[in-house]
Amino acid sequence: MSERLVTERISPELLLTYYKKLLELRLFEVKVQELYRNGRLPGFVHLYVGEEAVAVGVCSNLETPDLVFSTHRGHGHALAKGVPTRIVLAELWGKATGSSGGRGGSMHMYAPEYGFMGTNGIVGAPIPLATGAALSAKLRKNHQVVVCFFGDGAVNSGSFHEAVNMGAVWNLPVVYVCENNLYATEMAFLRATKNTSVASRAAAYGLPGVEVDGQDVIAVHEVASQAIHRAREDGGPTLIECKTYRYVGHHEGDPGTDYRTRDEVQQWKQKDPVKIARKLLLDSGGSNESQLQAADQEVERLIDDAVEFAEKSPEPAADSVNDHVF
Ligand SMILES: Cc1ncc(C[n+]2csc(CCOP(=O)(O)OP(=O)(O)O)c2C)c(N)n1
Ligand SMILES: [Mg+2]
Repeated sequence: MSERLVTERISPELLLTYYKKLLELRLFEVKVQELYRNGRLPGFVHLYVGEEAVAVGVCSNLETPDLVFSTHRGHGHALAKGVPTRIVLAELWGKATGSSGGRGGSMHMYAPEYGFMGTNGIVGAPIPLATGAALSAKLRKNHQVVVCFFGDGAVNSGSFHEAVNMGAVWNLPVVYVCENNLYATEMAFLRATKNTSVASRAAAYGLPGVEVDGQDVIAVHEVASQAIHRAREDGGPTLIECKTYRYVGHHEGDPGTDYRTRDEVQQWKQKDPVKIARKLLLDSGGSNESQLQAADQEVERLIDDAVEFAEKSPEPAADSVNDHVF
């Protein structure tokens, strides 16, 4: 957290908005975990618990026409980009009202009308896709900015190096956001590379690289704000490395305990982005306890409403089974 006072950096109203969004992402995933464990949700899910400040800090700078390309851990990216909670949950539930008509599920979830260009089950694949979309935006001169999220597991893939180089040399309006949560499945990043600074890799391709505390929503917002502004003004791409951590296993079913110590998990839980934002609001006098309780209840209702909506929604019609098949 910077030395400057919270109130100098952000208004209490805006911080409260971020807090509610962080909590929405958190409670959404906790609900998905519960539904999944009870056998209610089909498919396979990777939860975003612990990493919420990255999506919220970045996407709070974006307009609806701006584009986000996401990963296998993408529910939080969709929600932060403004895809309604109801249709994200309905999609996970395989319902016709889901953002992709229930066809996509967790890892093929699209909502282009909200600028959400898909979660993606292939590690590294969103990076060239986002770069291509940024080339399109540049050629059309429509002032769209493209954000690409990816994990530390993607940065040793060829697609990262090829696409970031191309984004830089063509000066494209794209922001590359690495969510460095220190592990790719059970592989520690420090065992996968000799250079554990992702931000430093930007120098190899001649674009700015910035490292930021990914648990601090204000810090992420500030860094992303500069990068997105530069991209929109034709100043080219930026690589942002957000240092973050997942509090849950890699996917639902992985206890997440075999390859990292309890101490490490506990240390990162001291930096819980939702709790940090709540404490900042209280300490700065931006909100009092009763205002925050009202905010908590508002978000809880949003999640309850999404569950009711998704549960009651119909399955895709049987005679539509061949739709969207090429
Ligand atoms: C090209 C490819 N290789 C391997 C996998 C299997 N896989 C799924 S997630 C994952 C780890 C990804 O780690 P990271 O990019 O750090 O994202 P995180 O899960 O930590 O958010 C792997 C290896 C895959 N989906 N795609
Ligand atoms: Mg990772």
